[in-house]
Amino acid sequence: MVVNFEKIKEATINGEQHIVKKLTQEAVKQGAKAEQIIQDSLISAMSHVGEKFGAGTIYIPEMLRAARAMKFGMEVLKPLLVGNKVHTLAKVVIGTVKGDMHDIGKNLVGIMLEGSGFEVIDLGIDVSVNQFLTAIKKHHPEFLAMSALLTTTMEKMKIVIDGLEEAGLRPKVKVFVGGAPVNQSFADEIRADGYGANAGKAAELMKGMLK
Ligand code: B12
Repeated sequence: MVVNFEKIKEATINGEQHIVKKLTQEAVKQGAKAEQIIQDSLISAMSHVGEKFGAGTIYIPEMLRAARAMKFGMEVLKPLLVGNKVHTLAKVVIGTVKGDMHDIGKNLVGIMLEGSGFEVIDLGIDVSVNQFLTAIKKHHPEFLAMSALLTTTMEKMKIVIDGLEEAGLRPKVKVFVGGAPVNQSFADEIRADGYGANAGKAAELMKGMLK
């Protein structure tokens, strides 16, 4: 039987949580790779939903339903991505910046990092500068990863980096930034150490920095 990525995508767009879960389980049984289901079905669905929202043909409730449905698919896939890692490469503190409630991309980055052997301390969404600084003082991570999905919240990343500098913590932690509106030139501008366009890239770049 051929895996129908398009069906999972459609069910995600329509917010059909249980169908997404069932179809994702079936796809895994049929041998589909978790990464491909995420990319071709789940992320693809969110891009579609984002376009529709941007065009004004769907509204927040539909966007929210799709996001929840995606989480049902991710629940099935997470154990396959994380596996059983016995040792920790390095610690990463991760969070979505203040004023921003988007967490799907951030969670995906966290899952991929865990799957690559990192210990992930997830501060959640709407994380203030102080919360980031407190977590860094407490956990002494090698990396800080910040996510922002809004053009109005991406500036908060710079404020956190400034805060790290003021607190004398900047040399102790490598800062990674990401999220749909973020790009390499923005990362350079705010003096971040790294930018990743997707979750896999983040893990790959961080691993590279440990060598
Ligand atoms: C789902 C969604 C929501 C859900 C979020 C649910 C949740 N739990 O996350 C809800 C309904 C709550 C929501 C609310 C809003 N949303 Co919204 N939302 C989206 C949508 C459709 C999908 C986002 C998503 O999950 N994508 C899938 C994930 C996997 O992709 P990703 O987040 O980009 O993450 C990947 C990479 O960017 C990267 N990455 C992400 N973070 C990091 C971090 C690091 C360190 C690294 C290295 C990499 C990395 O790796 C990830 C995996 O590959 C986008 C459209 C879009 N195309 O992005 C709009 C979108 C982001 N939302 C938008 C808007 C406007 C809003 C609202 C302001 C709407 C409103 N009027 O209230 C509110 C804001 C609420 C708030 N204060 O945050 C706009 C933003 C416009 C802009 N330029 O700022 C978008 C682009 C829609 C649009 N086309 O207009 N939203």
